[in-house]
Amino acid sequence: MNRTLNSTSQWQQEDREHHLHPFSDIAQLSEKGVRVITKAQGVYLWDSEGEKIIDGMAGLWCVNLCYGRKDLAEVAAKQMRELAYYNTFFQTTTMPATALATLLSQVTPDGMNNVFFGNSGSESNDTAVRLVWRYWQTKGQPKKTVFISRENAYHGSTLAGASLGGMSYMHEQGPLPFAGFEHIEQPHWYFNAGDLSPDEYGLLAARKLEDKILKLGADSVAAFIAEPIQGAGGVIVPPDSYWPEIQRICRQYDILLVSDEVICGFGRTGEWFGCQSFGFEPDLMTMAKGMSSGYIPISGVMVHDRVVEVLKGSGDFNHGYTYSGHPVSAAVAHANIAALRDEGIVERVKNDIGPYLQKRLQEFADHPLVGQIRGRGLIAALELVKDKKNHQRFDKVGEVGAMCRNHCFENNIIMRATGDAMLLSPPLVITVEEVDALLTKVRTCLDLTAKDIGVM
Ligand code: PXG
Repeated sequence: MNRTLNSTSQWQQEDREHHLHPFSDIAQLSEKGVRVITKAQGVYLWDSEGEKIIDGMAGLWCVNLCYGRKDLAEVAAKQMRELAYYNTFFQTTTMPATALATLLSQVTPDGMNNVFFGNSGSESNDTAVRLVWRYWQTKGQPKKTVFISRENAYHGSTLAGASLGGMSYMHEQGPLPFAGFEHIEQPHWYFNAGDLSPDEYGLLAARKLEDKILKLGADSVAAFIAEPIQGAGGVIVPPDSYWPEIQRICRQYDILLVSDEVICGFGRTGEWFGCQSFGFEPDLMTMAKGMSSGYIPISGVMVHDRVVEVLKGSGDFNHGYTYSGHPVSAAVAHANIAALRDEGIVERVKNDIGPYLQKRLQEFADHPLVGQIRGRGLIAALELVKDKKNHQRFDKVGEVGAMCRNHCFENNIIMRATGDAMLLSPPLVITVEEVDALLTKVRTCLDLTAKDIGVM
């Protein structure tokens, strides 16, 4: 690709004429013009104007390792030369697909020894739905079909992903969610708990699941799915009491527990998987993003032995994707996961750089806009509020977050805004100096936002 051929405005014009973007307003984007990213290294991106941007979001929560690893590029090139494609249908495999399955069984929690491959987080969640349905059919309980998930959850953009998800602004754009997809409250202590302590509220929020199961009848409920920490929904870190109670309820009512590890997986929270940070043992885990650090599309559903044992009696499972276990994607994911393991990157998130980021974020506690600071490992949120004392949101939710995000854009830092929460999820190799640089820019953007609305 000859990047110098066109000027930024020419790229923007071509893009305007031919490219429809995800989650974007076509007219608005067309008027503004897209930003053209041209290269990346470590935790930094560069755009077509030569601006250097610090990426506080690891792409879309996915570049766990970091940008610019030549060894991953070489693995891809070598695999493409040797065997660019073959499938895993019809009693066939390729060496990279099987090697990756084996490696995944080693880095995932005990009892998780089998994977079903896909190409995106959305596909992995669709696969999880179909696996769970097949599980209950095989067990002779075909009426157990309902999935329960949470408000504001993001589980993808396919029809099942969007139905599992709890984003009302997605549901509104079609007849969604499909029947059989139910939602309960997200465990957002800061706004929802009133006078309850975090642990009291965690139990209360978990028992919303029990209420829902009792309302629907346990004999119709197949599974509960949730992210250990809800990512796109605003980095909602549940109280410690939440997950053990969720697990108790799932076991008591014979409901499968699916952990969506698409964001939390592969070291983000300081353990290999988010469920390990919160002390629960899912029956299935869906994974994508950090599985290849975004270098190439790949995803998977990890299935616990107790589920696999049942599925062994189910005959053909009529599901799969042309690129399930694609050899190039599998080879790159293998190299990425081996690097996360061999370079001690997950341990560093747990013991060193994660605690450093979380500690330094506490310095924002006295900022006039910041109501709550939450996070774990290298995922975090600063909740911007109108009234810190009374945990009160701004009148028009999302407006101040958008202002702050615009300042981030102007100041060459990438943060994501969900409502008025400003989110961070940087690459896992970020250094102390880079965290410092990141937070200096965060402060600049918060201060500019505070000045805009006259509280500073
Ligand atoms: N589950 C979770 C928890 C996710 O965060 C998906 C599933 C779907 O993955 P794919 O690969 O199909 O996109 C995701 C994706 C955002 C944003 O704005 C978040 C995601 C995707 C796009 C935007 O925060 N998460």
